[in-house]
Amino acid sequence: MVSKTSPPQKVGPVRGRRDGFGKRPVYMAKTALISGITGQDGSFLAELLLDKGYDVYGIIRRSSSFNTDRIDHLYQDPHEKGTRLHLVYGDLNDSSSLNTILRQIHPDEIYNLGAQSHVRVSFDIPEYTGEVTGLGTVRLLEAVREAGIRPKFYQASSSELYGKAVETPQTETTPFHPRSPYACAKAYAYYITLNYRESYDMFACNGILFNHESERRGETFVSRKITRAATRIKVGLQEKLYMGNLDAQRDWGYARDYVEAMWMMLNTDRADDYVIATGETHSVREFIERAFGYLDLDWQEHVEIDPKYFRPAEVDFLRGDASKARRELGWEPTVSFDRLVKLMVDHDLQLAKQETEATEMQHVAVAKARWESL
Ligand code: NDP
Ligand code: GDR
Repeated sequence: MVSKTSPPQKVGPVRGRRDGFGKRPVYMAKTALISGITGQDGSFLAELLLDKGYDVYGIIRRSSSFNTDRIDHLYQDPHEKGTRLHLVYGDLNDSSSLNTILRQIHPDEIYNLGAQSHVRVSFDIPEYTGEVTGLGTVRLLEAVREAGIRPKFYQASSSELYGKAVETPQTETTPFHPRSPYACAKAYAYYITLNYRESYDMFACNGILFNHESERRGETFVSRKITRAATRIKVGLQEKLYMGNLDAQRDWGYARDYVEAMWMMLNTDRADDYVIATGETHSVREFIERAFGYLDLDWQEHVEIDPKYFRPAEVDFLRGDASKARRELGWEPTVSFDRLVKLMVDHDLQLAKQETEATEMQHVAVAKARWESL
């Protein structure tokens, strides 16, 4: 059993360990490496691990625009002493960068969260999704072997593996039936993680996480798409919300709870696979009703269906049974569906108000500029 309040854990003494990021003290905090640190889960996990006293290394991709919004509040100037968050360039499609990173960092724990994670988009870019979301995992696992190190390894597996689910609720033993290129890639990643555990006795775990959302969720996933649109409609910034299949049903939880489960899996005695879910299912329509209702809006006046958001194959219904995680890790979800919708709407309402103010200021600035040019 792992306590949620475990103190920072120390490893060491560690001798002769070189990491290319400056000399390290003899007694050290644990070191974690996160792929996907700029994503929703990566940002919450980085916060959690820093709070626990870890040194955190995050792999980021080179981008022509800033892609670190979600972790900017954690930024520490690398020139200052005692910096515990480090960002390194790399890519799950580039083995050599992964090899270099692992040779230099020697992490105690690796969290592989990096992925092309959008299910509908995976139908547009299936090959790329297979590369990053599927083969990316084996690249990272092989880099571990090449570096000759024995870190614990977490693989971000997904409830999408169940797809056309053969039983409800879904548990660790429910057979998989993936329904998208994304889910097929995740199936490969799941099995290769299991295979490295069995073949090389690696401490490697699959967290089979059901949908989890937050105020940091990407804006094209359904929950955030709804809360962004509803709040923008509320303040008059937009009129309509175009949606796909409103009948799909999901088991939605809160992302902060779910990253805690990732850490718990790597900080228990035995490597294993765990379902993480709330056990409660709601439809997309209910999510819309709840979000619009909370803002005193009639959703039927604003929501329209656009078939472009339908998927070639849909996952109709998911509900997870997390009793193994509850029993063995002591993990429990803490945020209900209602609270989740409310916290996302509250956050996005502030954002929408800021957008309105910014637009007004822009109008004033333009008007002033015109006036001054007269
Ligand atoms: P996000 O889409 O928010 O984040 C994905 C992360 O992966 C981003 O940091 C992204 O970087 C990074 N990434 C994408 N391509 C590459 C690449 N080629 N090399 C390195 N990094 C890359 O996902 P979430 O945070 O929501 O999810 C985290 C993981 O958990 C994903 O693997 C997802 O598939 C899985 N998952 C998520 C669930 C959920 O409900 N959220 C449920 C079950 C599983 P950049 O910012 O540069 O794009
Ligand atoms: P999902 O999440 O596919 O479950 O994958 P998403 O929020 O994209 O879709 C959930 C359900 O809503 C339906 N839907 C729409 N979805 C989107 N994105 N946009 C729409 O306009 C829309 N209208 C209806 C979808 O058809 C679907 O049934 C997420 C990702 O985070 C994965 O990486 C993760 O593995 C799974 O959750 C668990």
